[in-house]
Parts: sequence; structure tokens; C-alpha cells
Amino acid sequence: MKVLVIGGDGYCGWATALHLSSRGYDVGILDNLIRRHWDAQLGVETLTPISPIHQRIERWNNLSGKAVDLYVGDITDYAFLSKTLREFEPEAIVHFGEQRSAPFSMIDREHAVMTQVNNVVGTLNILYAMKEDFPDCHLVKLGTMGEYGTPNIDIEEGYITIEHNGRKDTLPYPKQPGSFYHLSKVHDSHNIHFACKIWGLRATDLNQGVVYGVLTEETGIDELLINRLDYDGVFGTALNRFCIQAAIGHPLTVYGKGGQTRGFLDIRDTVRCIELAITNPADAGQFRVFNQFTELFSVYDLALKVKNAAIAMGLDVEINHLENPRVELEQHYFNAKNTKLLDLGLQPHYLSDSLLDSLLNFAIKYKGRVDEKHILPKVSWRRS
Ligand code: NAD
Ligand code: USQ
Repeated sequence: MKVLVIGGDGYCGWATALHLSSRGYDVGILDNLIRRHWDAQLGVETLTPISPIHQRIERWNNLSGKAVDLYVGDITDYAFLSKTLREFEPEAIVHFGEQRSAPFSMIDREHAVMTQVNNVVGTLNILYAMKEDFPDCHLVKLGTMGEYGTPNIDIEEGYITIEHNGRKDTLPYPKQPGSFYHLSKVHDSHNIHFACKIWGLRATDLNQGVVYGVLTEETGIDELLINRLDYDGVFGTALNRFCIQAAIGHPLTVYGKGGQTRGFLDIRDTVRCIELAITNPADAGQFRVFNQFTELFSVYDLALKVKNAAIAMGLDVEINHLENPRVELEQHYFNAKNTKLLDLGLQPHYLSDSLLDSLLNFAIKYKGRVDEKHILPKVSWRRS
């Protein structure tokens, strides 16, 4: 099967492209490399020394004997996107190619606009290009658990059945996202749902939780295939950041009380979930939603797990409760369903001591590359 991985130079996309390639899929990567540019603009680098895209693809080709096509360009450029699809002729499109940081989207007006234009226009272009030339192609789109926010009732997978004034209907689950980035995902979901309804396209929206870890079977086999691992206050995410902070002896940065609870998953499960979605495509006209996470943790619980694992390795670690730069509930009910991918055969890698040890050791190996001034959060959600 021919699969185009949009955003294939990024954290989830690179791991997924190699996983699919090793499993025999005919993979193309489309990426405009803007993420490397944003890192440069912010003056940050991933913990890991990632090699240039041409070099990492060539290395994969040499080691695995498998070719991966590369298309460097921007999906907000419709002519480029449409030409690429006609050339590659995908049967499935996996769409990771968005601005994915909540803090980045909250820097100022310019970053909010840029995030929403990049994400919403990019996805809308994909929908039009599919409608024009590839109406049978299956779109596997990365959404986020943060589309739902933190409602005081159980979170279903995409839809909820409601009885109101004696009548009953199954409707899209209410959305209460917590940043202009998370809002862009809600806008995408609405656009995709509508396109499935009016044009009969088939799509799966994967509402993914926070991803952690760095090694997958494929990215771990050679240093030139190494994946990015962000630790900075803009692109770094909770568990990955805590492990890197522990490795350099920086107090773990829990925002506020730390009762914020989210869905989490190992990057080895991300790549598997994508494969499961591709091999079990949505029907024509169907807009399918899966919640893609394996476990729920509060931020404080994660910090405690990292602290304990680090102490057992002889590291000296403290937990700091920083003033929360975000506007979010710090103690709340959170119970989200996640059975659809399990039903398709996902066998989760649950967070274990051995994974924490391996991530901590990985962070120690590259700790010389950490620039401490980028650890504390600098972007505030508030007015002043
Ligand atoms: P990333 O920033 O590492 O990768 C995104 C890639 O998309 C980058 O290589 C970037 O250059 C590319 N890109 C962005 N805009 C583009 C455009 N207009 N045209 C072409 N390429 C473009 O992000 P990631 O962590 O790999 O996340 C991938 C997707 O998964 C995102 O949509 C994100 O919202 C979603 N997601 C990520 C996480 C996580 O914890 N990392 C969790 C849930 C959902
Ligand atoms: N947090 C801390 N300390 C930190 C970093 C984060 O307490 O050092 C807290 C945040 O306040 C928040 C929670 O941890 O309550 C998660 O924050 P995060 O930065 O780990 O993740 P988030 O901003 O939600 O975004 C990440 C990805 C995004 C994806 C999302 C999935 O960057 O692309 O969509 O996770 S989810 O959170 O389920 O929406």
C-alpha cells in the first residue's frame, strides 16, 4: 500500500514513516522542514542530534534496502500538494504536518494566526486534493485529546448520544480546547467531518494524547536515524521534559498544583496505532474518531515517577511547583475512553520503570546538548 506521511520529518512522523517502511508499505514523506526553522528561530535544538532529512532517508535506504520518496514543500501551497499527490498516488495519507505546540500558538497574535492558518488551510487543501483526484484514499489525521478539554463527565471517542426533551441523537462530543493550537485541531475535525459528509471521503481522526519516549525499533538502529526529543519550554512535553530535567539536575517543572490529568502513550504505540488505522480503513463517507492514548496520568504523578526512577539511579531530583503559565484546571475529573484501537489489536507499552530508566539514560547520554535557559516556560496564556 502507498502511504504518504505528511510531516514525516517530525517526531511522530519520522518514527511512523520508518515503521511503515519496515513493514512493507511503500512510503513517501512530505514535509516543508518548517519545524527545523522554528527551532532555529527560537534558538533551541532537540536533545538529540538529528541529521538532515536527505541523509536520514539515505541511511535508512542503505540499512533496510527500502526506498522512501521525499517531497519537500508546504501543504498550504495547493499547487505543490496536488502535484505531489498526483505523482505519488497515495492510497492512505497520514497527516502529522501541523504546528503542534500549544505554547508556540500562545506567544502572540502572529503565532496564533500562523498556527491556525498553517493547520486549518493545510488540512483543507488535503481534503480538496483528495476530492479532486483521490476520493477513495483514506485520510488518517492526527488530532488531539486536548480537543475535548476537561469536562466533568466521561469523554467518549468522538461522539456522544444525548437525550434532550424526549428526543435522542448521537452528536460530535462537545469541544473545550485550551489553546489556539488545540482550537486549530477542533476546526480541522469539523472540516474533515463535513468533507466526509458532502463528498463521501473516508477519514480517521486520531485524538492522540501526549507522546513520550524516543526509541522505536527502527529509529534505534543507527545514530543517523535518531529521532528528535524536545525539552524546551515551547515544544518539549511533560514526561520527556521531566526526564531530561532529571538528567541535568534541574528541578522538575510541574505547573501549578499538577493535578492536570492527560492521556499519554509511548511513541512505539503511536506508530502501531497509525498502522492499525491504515490497515482497517474508514468506510466511504465515514468520519471515524479514535482516542489514541494508553494511560491517564496527572502531571504531578508523572513527576513523582520520574523523581523515584532518577533517585534509584543515583540522581538528585526535586519537584518544583511553578506558577502555571497556562489557564487550565489544575484539579479535575478526567476519564476518557480508549477502546477502539485496543479492539483493533493494539498491545500497549505501558509506562514502566524500565522505560523510565531507558529514557533517563538516553537523556544522560545527550545532556551536554541541553541549554538550561530554555527549560523554564516563558509563554503566558494571560493578558499581561
Ligand atoms: P513535529 O513538530 O515534530 O512534526 C511536525 C512536522 O510537520 C514537522 O516536521 C514540520 O516541518 C511539518 N509541517 C508543519 N507544517 C507543515 C506544512 N504546512 N507543510 C508541510 N509540513 C509541515 O510534531 P509531532 O510531535 O511529530 O506531532 C505530529 C502531529 O501529531 C501533530 O499534528 C500534532 O498535533 C500531533 N500530536 C502530537 C503529540 C505529541 O505529543 N508530540 C500528541 C498528540 C498529537
Ligand atoms: N506541564 C507541566 N510542566 C511542564 C510541561 C507541561 O506541568 O513542564 C503540564 C501542562 O500545563 C499541561 C500538561 O502538562 O497541563 C500537558 O502539557 P504538555 O506541554 O506536555 O502537552 P500539550 O501542551 O497538551 O501538548 C502536547 C503536544 C500536542 C498534543 C498534546 C496532546 O505538544 O501536539 O496535541 O500534547 S493533549 O495534551 O492530549 O492534548
